[in-house]
Amino acid sequence: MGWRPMSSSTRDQIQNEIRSLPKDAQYNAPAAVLDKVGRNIYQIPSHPLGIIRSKIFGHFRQHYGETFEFVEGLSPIVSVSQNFDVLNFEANHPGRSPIDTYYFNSQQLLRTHTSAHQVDLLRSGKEAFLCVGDVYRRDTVDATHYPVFHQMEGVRVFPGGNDLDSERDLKQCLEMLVDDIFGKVEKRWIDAYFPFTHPSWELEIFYQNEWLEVLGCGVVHPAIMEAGGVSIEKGNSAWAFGLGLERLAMVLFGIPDIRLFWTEDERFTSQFKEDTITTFKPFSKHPACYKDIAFFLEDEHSFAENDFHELVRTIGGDLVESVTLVDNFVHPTTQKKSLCYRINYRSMSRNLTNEEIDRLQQAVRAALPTALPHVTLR
Ligand code: FA5
Ligand code: MG
Repeated sequence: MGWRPMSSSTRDQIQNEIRSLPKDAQYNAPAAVLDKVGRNIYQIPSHPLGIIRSKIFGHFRQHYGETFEFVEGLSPIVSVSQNFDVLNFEANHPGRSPIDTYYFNSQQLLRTHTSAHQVDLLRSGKEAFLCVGDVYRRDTVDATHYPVFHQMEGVRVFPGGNDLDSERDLKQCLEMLVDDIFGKVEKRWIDAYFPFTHPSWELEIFYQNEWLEVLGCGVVHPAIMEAGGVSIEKGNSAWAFGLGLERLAMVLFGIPDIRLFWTEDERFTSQFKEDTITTFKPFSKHPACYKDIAFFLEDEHSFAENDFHELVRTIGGDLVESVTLVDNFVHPTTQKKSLCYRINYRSMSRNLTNEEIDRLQQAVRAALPTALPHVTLR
């Protein structure tokens, strides 16, 4: 059922770590959020997030060979220093507030972005990397916001390079990536601000009739280069970007609600296949039941399909999810046209009983001759 189970050891390990962390007055992470830590759904090959991640990795391999190192599985439990201080966040930056951020104690928190690893990864000697992980932010809960989402961080150092080279390479790299993922789309660069890059931009794409922000990026700030052990005296330069995987997945797969990424419901999980982008077919949380109804048209020209749809809606109300024509043929001797419609019944809020659905279907059949006098039930 649901996703193939992940190895539970990393999850157990991090859950144990969470239990043993010192908590103080700053502690504000609820159990439902903590429960997501270590699930690593972005590593499931057939999960929409996993499919996007692999597609981006594949793109970078194809265009840059072994240049970029792929980093995953870093613990989302980081220090105030990693998430904010070394990234040059002002002391009174609102992001630091426990209104926006989940803390365990005054020093340890759930990372709010994958940028929290920039400096450590630079320090470890990596010059180009992509880093994927779950990030946590306190926020309102609606179709596009969830306290846990996923980011991919990209960083590339140009030893001996200058900032203009970085900017040119950054923009070209990201435009190419977006074209590869979305097909050729209209894009625009918006000036932005991040404490750890300068200059900074956001990339927006025009997709399905609206501008959509997909990432933030910029030329790495000298203070971060220095903290990461990359000497700026030698004229080194670097770029960085951070993109949201859910944003991309929601538009690419047509997933309407960010909560769906966490469901184990097989009607969601079974829709996706490794390496394949498909359009999500929505379902409600309760089972559907369909009934077919077939009739002959006594006078083909006096039948309007909309009239039949309306009749079904009038009787079935919101319990009718869809009405579709599933068969049509002409009777060989009478030459009368026969239509067969499938009515899909489904409640958004409860399970329907067979008796209830039968009663509705009977009511439709009973109403048909009066509502559509030119048809004969089969
Ligand atoms: C950041 O998090 C920066 N760390 C990005 C960055 C990295 C800038 C490196 C410069 C250099 P921001 O908060 O805008 O920036 O988030 C980056 C992306 O994450 C957004 O463009 C969006 O795609 C995604 N994102 C942000 N908030 C949410 C949210 N609540 N739900 C889903 N996706 C989100
Ligand atoms: Mg932003």
